[in-house]
Amino acid sequence: MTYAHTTQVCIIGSGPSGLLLAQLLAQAGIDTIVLDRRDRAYIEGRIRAGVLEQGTITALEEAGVADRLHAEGLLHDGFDLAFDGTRHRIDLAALTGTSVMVYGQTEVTRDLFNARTAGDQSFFFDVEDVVPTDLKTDQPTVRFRKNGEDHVITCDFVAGCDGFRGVSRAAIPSHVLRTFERVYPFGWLGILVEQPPVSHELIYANHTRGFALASMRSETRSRHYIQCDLSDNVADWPDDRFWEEFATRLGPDTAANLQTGPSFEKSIAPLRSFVAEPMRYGNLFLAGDAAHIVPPTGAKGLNLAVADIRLLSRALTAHYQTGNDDYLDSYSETVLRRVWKVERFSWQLSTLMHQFPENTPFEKKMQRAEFDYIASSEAASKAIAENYVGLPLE
Ligand code: FAS
Ligand code: PHB
Repeated sequence: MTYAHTTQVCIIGSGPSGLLLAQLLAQAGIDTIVLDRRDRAYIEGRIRAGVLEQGTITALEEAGVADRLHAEGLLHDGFDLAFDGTRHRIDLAALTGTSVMVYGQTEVTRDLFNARTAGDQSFFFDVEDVVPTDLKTDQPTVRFRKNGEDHVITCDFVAGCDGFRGVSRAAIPSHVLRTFERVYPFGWLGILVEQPPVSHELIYANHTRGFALASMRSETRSRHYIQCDLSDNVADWPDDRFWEEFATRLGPDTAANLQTGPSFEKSIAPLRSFVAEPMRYGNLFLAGDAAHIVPPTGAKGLNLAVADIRLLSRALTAHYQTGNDDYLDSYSETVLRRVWKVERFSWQLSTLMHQFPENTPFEKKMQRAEFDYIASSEAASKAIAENYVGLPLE
């Protein structure tokens, strides 16, 4: 037996992209079903992004899920770039008139889940064999299995919000899909620790031994990263080794404020730049990591996903409320213009702030010269700042 369901928009993926889209569409009176191959506890438990752009804050306010964010988030007016112990502060507030908010993706996801659950959202968790079909018709379908039973959803639109390893992007025929990728020759080893942050703002450091990032989740919980080899695994990095390396890369003056302690989360993430074009195929629309990946250096992954969703929810709402499909028809072209600009910034900052095994002494000099130029030029610092706080939506 196959269980049949109907909805207006079927959303594949219940991460930040899928949840925010469901929330914004619900506010417009648009019915959705959300599928995920995991369950809420697993999705909420993933430790990922930490910095929200103003555009993301605005989107969460519009979605009615920003109360805790404003109560618990940390507003940051700047951050530091450091090279071999020399620090330069990028004064976001002075250079752009705006700031960023430190508030973990875990918390954003929790706030969205709470809102959707309160809104009687139709969820299917722990699904398998999700297959979007009939995408070029007016009645796409999404087939899946749950608890050994077959289901089929008939809908008007499919939103592919299923991340980098989802199935939506693969539903676009290979002769249509174009992909672009840069895999970086290192990863990020990240830890969470119940210790106060090293500094009141983030510090991105390039040291001859590698990159380090001193971040935070609150005034008592820190999130720190160091660049590591792709061959490394977590077992290679006991806490003592991590703290020694982290302190070395921050430099003695900054490390003097470092409070160490036992980590309660430790993981390694690979770094890549990736874009898939187009982000629409028939009545399938891709958003978030399903369509693009950025290295976390620029704190853009979550924020770029939210920007996609703001444009996609605008397009779907216009379709249902006014019958106007201009935003749907221009979605892929519009969203990709901004995606590529954000990819550029994330690639630029990653190239500047990491030690690349293939870099020659000349290229290392170019890294230092770019840092010195940024530190000495308001125009160069402003360029970094306007990308970091978030480029405007079209
Ligand atoms: P997500 O990947 O978050 O969610 C996709 C969802 O789809 C998942 O819940 C998954 O279970 C589900 N799914 C997948 N395949 C499916 C299928 N076949 N059927 C049904 N459901 C399916 N960004 C930053 O800004 N800063 C960071 O520091 C940062 N660190 C990161 C560290 C790691 C290890 C990773 C992987 C990403 C990191 N990111 C970071 C980027 C991250 O925050 C993403 O940009 C963000 O999660 C994107 O959200 P979604 O597009 O919803 O994709
Ligand atoms: C984080 O706190 O997890 C974080 C902050 C800024 C980044 C990447 C990660 O650029």
